[in-house]
Amino acid sequence: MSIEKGLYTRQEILSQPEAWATALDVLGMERNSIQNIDPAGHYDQVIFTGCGSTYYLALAAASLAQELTGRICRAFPASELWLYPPSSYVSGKTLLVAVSRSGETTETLRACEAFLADRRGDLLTLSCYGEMPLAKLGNFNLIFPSGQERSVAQTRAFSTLYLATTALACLWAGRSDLFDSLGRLPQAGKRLMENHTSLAAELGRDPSLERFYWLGSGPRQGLACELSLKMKEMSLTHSEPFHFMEFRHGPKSMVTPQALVIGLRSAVNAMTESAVLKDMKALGSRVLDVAEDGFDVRFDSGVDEAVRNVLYLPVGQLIAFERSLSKGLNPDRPTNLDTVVKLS
Ligand code: F1P
Repeated sequence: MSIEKGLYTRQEILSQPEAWATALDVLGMERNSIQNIDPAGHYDQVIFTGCGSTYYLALAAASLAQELTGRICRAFPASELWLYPPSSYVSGKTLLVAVSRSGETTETLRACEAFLADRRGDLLTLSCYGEMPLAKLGNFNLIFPSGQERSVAQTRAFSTLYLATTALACLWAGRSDLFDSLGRLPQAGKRLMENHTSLAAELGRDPSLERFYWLGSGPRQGLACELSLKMKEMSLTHSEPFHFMEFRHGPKSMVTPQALVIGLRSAVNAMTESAVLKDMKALGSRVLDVAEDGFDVRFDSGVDEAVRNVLYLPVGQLIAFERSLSKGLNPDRPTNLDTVVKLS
């Protein structure tokens, strides 16, 4: 009996609010041990790492952690840490935060093993499968089973692990107010998907759209990269991410009436970022304004800007999902992709 195309991906996208709530319970129980890691007091820098989706997660996590803690926080693909340590690490004691859905990705394991062998500092791992190698490798290991998935392209795993890194940044910055406010995100996420599922289907299934550009700056740049990857992985569609202001410096030459420019717009730079969308609309592009007070996709979460970024993910995931189905593809089984990249 053949399984309905996209059955798992649909379930995994729509069940994210519950997965977030369960992950926040885990983080609540680990609160003290997370606080005691105290990067400000013990490390010269924090490096986040992963591969593919989890590398883009690391980009977003490092940006927010630096914003909230004021410490040097950087992100690298695990392969760069493994194969080019001199151009990745500087002297001093490092906290390495390795993120992986599977806990089995060879590049991430090799990067962590080399980091420990070279005594560069301490290792914190975040993953979804406690029985896998990565979950046993770190000085500290956090496991989020609610992020486990059956489909290949990450959705629930990504958002759950990303939310966990948001919690780390709150606690390391001594912002228990922000940490406590994370508890409001599951309900906001649920409402967000209920309010925008039909818009996501309309845009995803629109055959007149041929190319998708995802704009995100600051802590949202990594999320723009991830949503662009979702569009590629699930629907094999031309899709690219850019920082908002960078889009005018050349990439806008690709704008046509068949383009959709999706703005992961902030509140802090609403004027400048909205102006980019306005300029692209003037060039004939379709635009989508996604924000707390978004014109097209609106969160209305009431949660502080610093910690509500996970809400930028669900509607973008749904657009990619719907486009995949509209092209007769199976979003659960993207072309050429394996769930885990294992190297011999
Ligand atoms: C990372 C990853 C996924 C990608 C594919 C292959 O896996 O690159 O992002 O979608 O499934 O693996 P992980 O280390 O986060 O398990």
